[in-house]
Amino acid sequence: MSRFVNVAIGQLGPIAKQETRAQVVHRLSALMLQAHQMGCDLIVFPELALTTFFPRWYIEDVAELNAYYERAMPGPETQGLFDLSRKLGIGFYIGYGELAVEEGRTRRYNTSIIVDKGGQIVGKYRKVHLPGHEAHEPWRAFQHLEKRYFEAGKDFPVFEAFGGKFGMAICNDRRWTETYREMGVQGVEMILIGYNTPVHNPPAPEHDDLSLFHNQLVMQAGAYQNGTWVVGVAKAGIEEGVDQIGGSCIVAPSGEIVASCTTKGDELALARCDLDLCNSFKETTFNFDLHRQPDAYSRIVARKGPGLMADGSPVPPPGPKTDDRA
Ligand code: ING
Repeated sequence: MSRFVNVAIGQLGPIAKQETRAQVVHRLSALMLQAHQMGCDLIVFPELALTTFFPRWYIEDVAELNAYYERAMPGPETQGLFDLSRKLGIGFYIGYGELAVEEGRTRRYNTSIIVDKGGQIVGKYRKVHLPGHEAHEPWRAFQHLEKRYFEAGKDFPVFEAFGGKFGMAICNDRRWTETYREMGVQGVEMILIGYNTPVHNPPAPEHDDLSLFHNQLVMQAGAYQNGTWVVGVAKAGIEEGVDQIGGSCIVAPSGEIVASCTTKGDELALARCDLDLCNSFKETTFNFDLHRQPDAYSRIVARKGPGLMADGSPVPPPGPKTDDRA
């Protein structure tokens, strides 16, 4: 038995600050058309794929900041991509800045959606792990203000799509093992991840040479340890002076890379993905219903880290009365 999904990586090169959404949608549409012509069912685009990666700047003017978000999806400038999706019969994942008004409050999220072959949104995800910082830090060569410009999501949902179970993550999420396992225990078979990752990480320049290695390491581990496909797609290249890694790839449930990009521009790479390749891992080594021991894992949810409990209070000092599993 095989359940094939023909997947295209829709890697983007830089998006200039002045590039309009119409110009970007034209680039996305060209990739979607090529992917369809090559028999793909699905194309995966990067994180924040409609604009330049604006968290690299400290923006004080609210109107200037809001211009980087979408108030509706599809909206007037993205409808054409949904129309093309329906016309061709090819689905897609895309990341974008979401500006939502909920209970009278304006909320901003780093969001992604899965759109089916009929051009309909079948799932939405809001980035949980927001890296970087909230305050302006002028010492940095460039800012990384995701903690300032977005609220964190609170869920890793899994959706039925393309004949299987699909999940999403965004960029920094891919570095956290919890991301994959939250979806793994839901039986996820393919996780779609867009990213914008600078080569240089100002707080830890000694990691820069390992940025592509770390990119692959986390997605290969996440795929194998959860018996799922993982598709990682970059916005790559030197964007407004900041060099962003490429490294877009498709990882099989075995952890093997089956397709990857070799440039840092707009590029397609394809793979014929059999969702049933997940089964041998999910039924043996990573048969979670048979082998996992949640009773032994309490600290992962009870604590933020070594110093703080999940509610932000300090971890109590060890002692006869303390349940050191908290
Ligand atoms: N970008 C980066 C990422 O996690 C980063 C942030 C860069 C973290 C380098 C660690 C090292 O890939 C986003 N957008 O999350």
